[in-house]
Amino acid sequence: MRQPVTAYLGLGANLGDARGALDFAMQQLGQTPGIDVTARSAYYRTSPIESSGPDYINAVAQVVTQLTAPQLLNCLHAIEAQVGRARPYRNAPRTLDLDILLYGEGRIASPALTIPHPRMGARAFVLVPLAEIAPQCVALMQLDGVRGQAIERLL
Ligand code: A4P
Ligand code: MG
Repeated sequence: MRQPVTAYLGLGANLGDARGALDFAMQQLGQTPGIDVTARSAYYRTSPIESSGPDYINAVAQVVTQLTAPQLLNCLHAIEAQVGRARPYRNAPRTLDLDILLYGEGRIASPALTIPHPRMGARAFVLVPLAEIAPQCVALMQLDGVRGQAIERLL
């Protein structure tokens, strides 16, 4: 059996029942063979960054997985499809977006899969929830750099 790897996933939605979509995704992740959800951040309301439409709900989950990174991405795409994710154009508003932020110490550089996620260091909607559950993964200088981006922790 493969050695388990700790990975961090970004969850986001801003169309329809965004909170419901994140609840569904957390539940589906937990039920997927080879994936254990070991920590999850609070939900955050965030203003769209390089995107449009209503505010987003964002969160980060820590998982321990025996899946390879491409297998994990396939599972994320399958969960997105179940809530009707459409891709009319880049950064379009979406019912659910699931990204792999970090996969152990892994580094992958291909268009289909880039790890660490190439834009995560510039986005409060990733860094703030990630810092909540994995402060060792986020540098203070990175948080300083996104201080101007609107983000509200939800209870
Ligand atoms: N892909 C490559 N690397 C990865 C990875 N590490 N994780 C590929 C997931 N997918 C990865 O993704 C486009 C392609 O990226 C896929 O074919 C996949 O194989 P997508 O989910 O179809 O489209 P996307 O989500 O629009 O693209 P991307 O690049 O993930 O967008 P971003 O940069 O994550 O931005 N504002 C707020 N407030 N909250 C948000 O959640 N999200 C975005 C999306 C923009 N603004 C936002 C938010
Ligand atoms: Mg995505």
